[in-house]
Amino acid sequence: MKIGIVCYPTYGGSGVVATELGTSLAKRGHQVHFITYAQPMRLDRFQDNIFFHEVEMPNYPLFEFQLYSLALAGKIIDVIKYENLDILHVHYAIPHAISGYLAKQTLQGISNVKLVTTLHGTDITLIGLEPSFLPLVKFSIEQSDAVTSVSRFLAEKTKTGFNTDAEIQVINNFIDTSVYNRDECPQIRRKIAPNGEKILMHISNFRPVKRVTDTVLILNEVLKSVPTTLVLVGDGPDRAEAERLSRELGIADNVKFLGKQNALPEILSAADVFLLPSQSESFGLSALEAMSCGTPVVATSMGGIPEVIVHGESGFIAELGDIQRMAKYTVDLLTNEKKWRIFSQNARQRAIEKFETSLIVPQYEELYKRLLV
Ligand code: GMT
Repeated sequence: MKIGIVCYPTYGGSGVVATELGTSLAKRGHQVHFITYAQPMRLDRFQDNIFFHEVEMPNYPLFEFQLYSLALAGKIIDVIKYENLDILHVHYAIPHAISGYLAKQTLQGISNVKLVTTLHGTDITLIGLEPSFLPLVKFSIEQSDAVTSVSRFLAEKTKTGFNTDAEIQVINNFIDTSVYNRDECPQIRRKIAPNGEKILMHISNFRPVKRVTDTVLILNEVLKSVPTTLVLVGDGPDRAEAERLSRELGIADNVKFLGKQNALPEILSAADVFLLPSQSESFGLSALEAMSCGTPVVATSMGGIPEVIVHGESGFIAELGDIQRMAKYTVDLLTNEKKWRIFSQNARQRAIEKFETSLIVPQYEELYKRLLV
């Protein structure tokens, strides 16, 4: 099949999922065309069957604001027409599903391309509900040839939030468990925690929904009984606030900000517990990455998180903002070696048995095939 993939290339989990999906489909013999405004982050070397089409933004003095949705639609039209796409798969509804619809309509009678929209998170739970976007998101969902969501929670939320009967297939996010594998490197551990401290970790884009400052508050509680270092990986608007809070609490020496990192499996393998105190999370890809590396997760019960982490088996789940409980669960794992080992094995096992790439990517392939008969 010839498949076009539209995604955000550099920011967030939806781009990671789209890139990994495209890479995997290419390895399975499909021709994959990425259509984005920049080279997708994880697409940094030559791979057979993969092509990249950059959306160019025309500048014109009359346009005070950039017309990205239209420029994207224009590029999609080109790629559908000249590469003869069978499937156009857009990730994150705004504006990708709308641009995809526009391109498809423009080519009516010329192309039979099928439009697949994958809903990822705030396109449904936050920004998509803005009055100026809601009717367009609803329309683009209803006009897609197929719609998928990354969790059951998100499928339900779409139906209620947008008052739609559109069929939504749940296809979970996935992980390459051979890449995300616990490979403890004593050097990394020594660098992060030179005095044998335990290691907590959080990885995100530090947006307010991630509640990064809660990880600092949890550390503050944990430090009352266990010498611990908190490693914060990523960057974003709430980094300064997390830095300020750790200084104010007098624990700045126990918090290491690594910034954006690519070597996630190595870094995750050094962690004892992964923290995900999010306020909203349709799936929680970073939790799955941690689990695949055998790192148990302490998280909130928001959104699709309970579909990923089994409370009391592969991690612990607490109410949003319940710092005391999250700290208690964390200390429990840090101080009970036997329990940690069981949770670590369960976490890895769950990633392999439920979310391994080879189980999930064929579900997308089947969906595409169904649309093309
Ligand atoms: O929806 C967002 O906030 C952005 C999106 C992204 O691009 O990172 O994140 C969502 O998609 C991820 C991949 O499917 C999920 O793992 C995240 O849980 C989800 N984020 C939220 O729901 C906040």
